[in-house]
Amino acid sequence: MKPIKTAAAVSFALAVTVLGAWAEPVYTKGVVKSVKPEDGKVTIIHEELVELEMPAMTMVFRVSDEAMFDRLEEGKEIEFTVERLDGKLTVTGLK
Ligand SMILES: [Cu+2]
Repeated sequence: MKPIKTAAAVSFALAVTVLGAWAEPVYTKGVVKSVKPEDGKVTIIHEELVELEMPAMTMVFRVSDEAMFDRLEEGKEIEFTVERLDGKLTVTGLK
């Protein structure tokens, strides 16, 4: 590999690392109010969504992965990540 390519590879790797750190997901606490797997939707009583500057409220989210419905049930306390996908607020992570 030529030196210039190595340098490019190193800076690319660095950029990925830095962006990866920035993209560290922020988990928000919530309680599942209801689930509608047939619609791919879940209603969550969520605490403040700091990233989205949204106060605590109850609202409907889409779910990015159907498999999450295995872990979503009414009354369950969750921590989740939200992203705007196709303009719709979507649960993208659960723990
Ligand atoms: Cu909300």
